[in-house]
Amino acid sequence: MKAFITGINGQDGSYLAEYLINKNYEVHGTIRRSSSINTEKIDHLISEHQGKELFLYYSDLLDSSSLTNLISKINPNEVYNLAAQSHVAVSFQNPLFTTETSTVGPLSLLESIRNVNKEIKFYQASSSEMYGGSLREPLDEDSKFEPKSPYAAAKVFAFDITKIYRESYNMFTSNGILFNHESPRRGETFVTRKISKAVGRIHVGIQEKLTLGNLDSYRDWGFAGDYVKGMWKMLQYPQPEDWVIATGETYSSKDFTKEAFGLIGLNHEEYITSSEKYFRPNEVDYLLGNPKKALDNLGWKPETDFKELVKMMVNHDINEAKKEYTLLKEKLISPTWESSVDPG
Ligand code: NAP
Ligand code: G4F
Repeated sequence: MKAFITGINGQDGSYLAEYLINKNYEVHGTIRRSSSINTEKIDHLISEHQGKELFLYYSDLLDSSSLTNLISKINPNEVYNLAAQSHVAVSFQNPLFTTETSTVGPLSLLESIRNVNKEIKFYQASSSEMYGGSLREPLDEDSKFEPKSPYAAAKVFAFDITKIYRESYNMFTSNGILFNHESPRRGETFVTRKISKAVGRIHVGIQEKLTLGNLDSYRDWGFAGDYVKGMWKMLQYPQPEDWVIATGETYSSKDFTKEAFGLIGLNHEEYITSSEKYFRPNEVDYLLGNPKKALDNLGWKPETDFKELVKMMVNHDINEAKKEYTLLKEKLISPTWESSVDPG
């Protein structure tokens, strides 16, 4: 079996590639060219599998010709479209880039599949952000979308076009509506990783405080390694459908902070400040998913609970902070307390 993954060097791309290689897939993945090499999340796979089970290509979702060329050349069985500008706050700063990537990108992939080989199955990385967060109830596949950011509006288009190609051309195109999922490989400017990283650095004495934005929003947080299994299961189901993947529990950013600082025996309230600079123009207040359809029909279930997730991230970041501490002591790097390019 051959899989094609866009955004293979992102959080989910790295876990999915690992999962599929373990299932004996031949995995082909795209990376967006940047001035510095950006493959740290898949370096362990590259060293072991590149040129055998793993093949990497430079491609941007905005370059439809590169996508068509790759799909024709590889002729994969499954395409997983994971690439996106995935930071909600950044989508307010870069609305056109965010929108083009998440709309033209999936549409170009769908057109390529339609023209090259309609048997190729397609997974679209849809998001719980599409719901908008005003309803304080568990959200499922029938709940209404009310996007609150350029990111979420673009994801609604991608969701719709994925469904439209399914219905119009009889193609196997599925949407995974994934609620927030985190890991030690989470980007450092998402709230959970920002917290776990700060906890690690405070623990070893190279950071003093942590500035966050709105601490009162709730998210249904799961582990990315569990969620990529759901993606694969969706494409093995007899027919293409839309699926919610979530834990069914929700916690606030404040809860996450309390749990993370608690693991190193500190009271979060003494280390956290909340600054307007990290507030968004429009906030998604509350997200709680109802994954019943996936539990009943896909045989998928979340295997990592909230406390285990926080612990996994904090333990990882304590180790990272220890390495950073050593480099600082040897004056190989200079101290940065908090990143000046953190979008919040
Ligand atoms: P991520 O870590 O930010 O990875 C996104 C990937 O997309 C990165 O490899 C990124 O490359 C690439 N990318 C960005 N713009 C691109 C472009 N124009 N062309 C080609 N590649 C591009 O995100 P993630 O957490 O793995 O999420 C994977 C997907 O699931 C995303 O579509 C996200 O919107 C969606 N999603 C995520 C969650 C979540 O909680 N994690 C929940 C629901 C849906 P660079 O590294 O070069 O930027
Ligand atoms: O970690 P976040 O940036 O994730 P957000 O906005 O929920 O989006 C993530 O999950 C979506 C699924 O629902 C994905 F589609 C999307 O790609 C991404 O992976 O923020 C979580 C919450 C927000 O309410 C935010 O306002 O945390 C709040 N927050 C408070 N202080 C902060 C901060 N968020 C960030 N990033 N940085 C802060 O300092």
